[in-house]
Amino acid sequence: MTRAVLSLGANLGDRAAAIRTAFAALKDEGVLVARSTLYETPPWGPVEQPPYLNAIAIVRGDRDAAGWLVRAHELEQAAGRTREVRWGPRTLDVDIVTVTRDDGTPVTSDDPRLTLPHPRAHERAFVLLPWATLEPGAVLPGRGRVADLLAALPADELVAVNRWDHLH
Ligand code: A4P
Ligand code: MG
Repeated sequence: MTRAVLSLGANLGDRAAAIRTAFAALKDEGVLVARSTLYETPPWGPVEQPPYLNAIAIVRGDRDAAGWLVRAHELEQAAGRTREVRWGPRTLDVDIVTVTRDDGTPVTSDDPRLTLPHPRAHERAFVLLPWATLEPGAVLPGRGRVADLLAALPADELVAVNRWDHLH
């Protein structure tokens, strides 16, 4: 058994439906431990594109890290994702933030097909804020407490991540 933290993002089509459908699929499979609310976030990166909805899911199940990546890609396919530009708009992106074994040790990997922990998670408010809210004591292996990483980000990046569920 392993535990994984998944980051879900969507910025095309019915963004909330794409994320909620993925949550429901994980729940039906019996692996969903917890999920954050949805947050609206400005697009990060070099590509001009619409705002994202982002959320975090914590899952636990009988998969290794590669198995969670397969599951992530299945969820993306189920949302009708087509692969276009890197960092570009998408109906659903599911990234693996970190994977932890039952003995508490994190899985680490430099493999470009699956880099763990995710190499950019520590600098992304749209990952850290939902995660810290869902799991206040969370630690990103090799980087430190999620709450501390969040506090180190520029204030304008934090205020740009807005709870979305309660508005809709
Ligand atoms: N890959 C390697 N490590 C991982 C990992 N830990 N989790 C490989 C998931 N995939 C991993 O990903 C490219 C390849 O990365 C995969 O084949 C996988 O084997 P992709 O999903 O095809 O392409 P991508 O998503 O465009 O690239 P990447 O690097 O995942 O982009 P990011 O960093 O996820 O950026 N702004 C906001 N506000 N919210 C967002 O969610 N997302 C992106 C995508 C850009 N801007 C955003 C958001
Ligand atoms: Mg991705």
